[in-house]
Amino acid sequence: LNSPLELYTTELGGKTGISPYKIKVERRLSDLLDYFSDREASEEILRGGEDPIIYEVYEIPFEPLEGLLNVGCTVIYPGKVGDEYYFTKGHFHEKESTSEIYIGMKGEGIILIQDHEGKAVNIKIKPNVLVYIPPGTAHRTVNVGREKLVFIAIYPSDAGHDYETVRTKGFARVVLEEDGKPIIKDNPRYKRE
Ligand code: PAN
Ligand code: ZN
Repeated sequence: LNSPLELYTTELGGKTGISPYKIKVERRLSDLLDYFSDREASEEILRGGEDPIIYEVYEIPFEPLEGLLNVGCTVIYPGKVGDEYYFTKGHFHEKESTSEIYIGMKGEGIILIQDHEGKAVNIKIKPNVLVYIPPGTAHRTVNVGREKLVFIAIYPSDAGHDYETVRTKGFARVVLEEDGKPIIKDNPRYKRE
């Protein structure tokens, strides 16, 4: 990890969105089996001997400490499982008071944002758009384009990530391809609290 007392710079752009970075995380279809709506479609792809990369995250993280900011760059590949576009797992922050900034770099996507009651909004992300994600909300990013979706995230290093709530309850909305275009629908499988 970088020392929080030392200045750093990283260059924006290129395949990894930031360079240099410290950590690379790779998420494949097999990591996301509990997340995509069409489990049968997921298993079909895996049975075919493929386990495609869904997204990668390149990070410059600090230890969890109030006042420090982490930077991460997410690259979501273009693609679908059944009719559902590739997306990130999505999460609430464990520390409920923490917010986050996303900045679009390449490609186009939709961020699904919802609170614990399931009140949901969706917002476009694309190059030169900055999105503020308020505290207490789950956020998932969906790549609805034909190229990779690349965006930068800046968030408190002590935010913590709660994946379990989203894994077990799902998101209130899903983004599907219909007639070659993305449409946002209520998720029939969403388990409201
Ligand atoms: C982002 C996300 C990143 C990957 O940096 O962590 O896009 O998504 P998941 O964490 O849901 O797999 C962020 O929101 N950090 O807080
Ligand atoms: Zn987050």
